[in-house]
Amino acid sequence: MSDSPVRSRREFLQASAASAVAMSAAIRDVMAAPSRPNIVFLFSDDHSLQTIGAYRTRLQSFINRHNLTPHLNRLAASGGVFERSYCCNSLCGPSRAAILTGLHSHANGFRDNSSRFDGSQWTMPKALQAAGYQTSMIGKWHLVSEPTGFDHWEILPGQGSYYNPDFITPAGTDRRAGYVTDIIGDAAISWLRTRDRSKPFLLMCQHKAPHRAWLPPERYLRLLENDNVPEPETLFDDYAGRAAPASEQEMAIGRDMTMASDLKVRPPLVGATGLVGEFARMSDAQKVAWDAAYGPRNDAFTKAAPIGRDLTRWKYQAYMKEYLRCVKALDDNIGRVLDELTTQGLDDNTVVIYASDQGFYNGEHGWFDKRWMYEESLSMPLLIRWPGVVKKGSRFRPMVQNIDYAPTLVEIAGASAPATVHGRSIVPVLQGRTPKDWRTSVYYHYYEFPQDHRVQAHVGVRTDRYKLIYYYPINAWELFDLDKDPQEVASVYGMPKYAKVEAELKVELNRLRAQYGETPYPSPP
Ligand SMILES: [Ca+2]
Repeated sequence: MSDSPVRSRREFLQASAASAVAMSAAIRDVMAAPSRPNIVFLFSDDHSLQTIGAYRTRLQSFINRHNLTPHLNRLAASGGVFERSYCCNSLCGPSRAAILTGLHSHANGFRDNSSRFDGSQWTMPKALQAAGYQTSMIGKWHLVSEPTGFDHWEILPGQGSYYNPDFITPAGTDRRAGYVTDIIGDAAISWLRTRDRSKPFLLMCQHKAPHRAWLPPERYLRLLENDNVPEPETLFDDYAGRAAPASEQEMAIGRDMTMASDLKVRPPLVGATGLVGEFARMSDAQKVAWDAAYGPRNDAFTKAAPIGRDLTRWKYQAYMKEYLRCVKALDDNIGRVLDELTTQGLDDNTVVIYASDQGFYNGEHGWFDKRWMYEESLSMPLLIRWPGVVKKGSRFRPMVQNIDYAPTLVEIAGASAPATVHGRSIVPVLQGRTPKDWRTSVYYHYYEFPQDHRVQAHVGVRTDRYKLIYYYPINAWELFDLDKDPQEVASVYGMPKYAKVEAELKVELNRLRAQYGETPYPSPP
């Protein structure tokens, strides 16, 4: 075709005919291809399996009796629950980087929370955008650099705030009145209503809750006020039977949880001067609601003056109630987005995923926080609804990891991930035809030591039955037989009975390190 602005009538007719043929071919292709599903990725921060009613854990009956996660349960019932879903590095930023890139931390460059995400590398949202998806990121990002690969983004700065949070958008920073979980839900719904309806979409709706320091919304300040949350068997773990790091951490509820910030035992907020952080952001009405709820509780605490184990028990109850109040508000907003999809008639052609960046300790081993390769923090909740593909009520047992999310979503969108990606698409698992060569072990590497919480750096491998952990800076090992010791309180490392298992797992750990191109262990100090 001529570039000249002046074209002959013959050239014009030829060009018109050619483009008409091309257009009808394109229309035919679109009509023939199954329409590509939308993807709604609902995500949260530090949400444990134990506090989702769809998971069979020690708290399941408590969660469901108090109707704390009806919408997550609804999502699970309409699709599938992954029972063995793991992170590769149990920390906020590293898990997010692994999800976006499909790579372990050493390869995507985001090893700990002092890292800065390199947004120039290949990511799943970029691949979906290139495949014609409209992409949107709303909520907690936590990767320091600005999001790339999104047509629309509005994110919390860093950890963000629960009350009257600031948001960063390409246009600048603005402060929004209200409660962060509700505001993220509002923003997700607003985007769903104003998106370009000619394109399939990826919506990543990422909540801050239930991250420390667990500030519930005003409507739930008294939720569970008169109830007792069941204690875990290991609330008073003495860390015998483990390597030194378990007893050297700084995440014990009894010792390390702060009374003022974490548990809100503080003077009245109304009329107080010098308030900092979240409390300084509150409106007068919000402070009044807080004083009304916390005043009587704090008076009762002062009167009872618990000490020793009684104080740990009091702190556990106060912590769990705050955590669950945040979870309840999170669940409300999962439900609002699900309802919006139904209202827009999108249910049948939308894949809905719920996950959290890692698991969390709800008093197991006496702890809060995450980081360890032990089950509670290695595990990530993962619920997936995909009408026509995932059978309702499925329980998936194959081991999956957060590095699998990028290749999975890319395959759902009909695009492809580069061969360098470490993860593997779980689409065949979802279709009920798990490949025979599916992974039988997962690799783990946690780096951030000593801050925060003083959890020693470690690598490890988990198989169907066993878990080997290597604290490489101090050359210490643990081996758990998860069938016999699901709570991981008695390492069998070095026991003659397990010598063969131990040797096999060391080979497997090295095999995985080689497969993923891991960097060599640093020399001991
Ligand atoms: Ca987190």
